[in-house]
Amino acid sequence: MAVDYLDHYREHGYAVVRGVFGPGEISELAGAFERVYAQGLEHARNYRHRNVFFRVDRDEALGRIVRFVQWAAYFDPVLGRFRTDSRLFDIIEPIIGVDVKQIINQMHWKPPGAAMTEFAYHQDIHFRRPAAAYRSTEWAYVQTGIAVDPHRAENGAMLVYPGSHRLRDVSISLPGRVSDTALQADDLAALGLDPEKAVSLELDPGDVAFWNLYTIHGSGPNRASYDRKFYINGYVAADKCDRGEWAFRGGKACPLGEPQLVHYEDLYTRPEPHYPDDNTRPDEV
Ligand SMILES: O=C(O)CCC(=O)C(=O)O
Repeated sequence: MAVDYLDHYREHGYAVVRGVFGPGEISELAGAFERVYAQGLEHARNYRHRNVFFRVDRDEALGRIVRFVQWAAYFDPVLGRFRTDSRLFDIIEPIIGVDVKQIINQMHWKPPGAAMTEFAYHQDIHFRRPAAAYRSTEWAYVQTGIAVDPHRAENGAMLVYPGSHRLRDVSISLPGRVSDTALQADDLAALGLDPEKAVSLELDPGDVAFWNLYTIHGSGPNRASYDRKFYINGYVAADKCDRGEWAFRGGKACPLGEPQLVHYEDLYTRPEPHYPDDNTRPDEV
């Protein structure tokens, strides 16, 4: 297998593997996105049931939209199958080994015409809380994203800043949550980085991008007439993290069972379905 993407990842903090999933598989995945989106629209606002979280917004242009859904893999078998697909394992295993937990399972949409579907520049390390539960953060975590739609600059592709993983922890000061804040070149300039050097990930459906916990990234608006669906799964070397769901043990896929503590702190005290207060909703990916 060609593994030059691993060199690219180590050098630049991100990489892309082309054509990991075929068209039939991606249309099955798109079907899962359609089902989960329809479920999300049944809620007038953010909704949680244990680790499953629907982020539902009232968009200025479109009205009710679903921005993202966390951990739909608990209830949708197609999403469950993709999270432990052996081809994702083959990508992450050289980096984090054969015993792997999962800390992110997230579906993103950018419905065409929506007023706000951006993610400000950020590093995922800032969402890994409590910090003490996450160790060896410089190498032990890999975030992956499967393109479901053509993923282009015009529909709000993810942008990454090559080499930014080497900067380690930087402070990007934002007026609000990452998903409530527009992508701003100035946020890079304020760090002394050249916004022109940010790379827009151009992906075809079935391509997989992956990046480091410290890689600076974000994404802008969808100005195209088609959606930008992206299936994100984040993994960690199991012994480096106290949180998460098992994904692979000794390289063997582990299906989801009873929810484990990941990032919903009230999992055991408030497991019932509810509409959380907006200011207690989690941030983010
Ligand atoms: O979907 C996007 O563009 C943002 C993804 C992201 O920021 C993340 O997964 O950390």
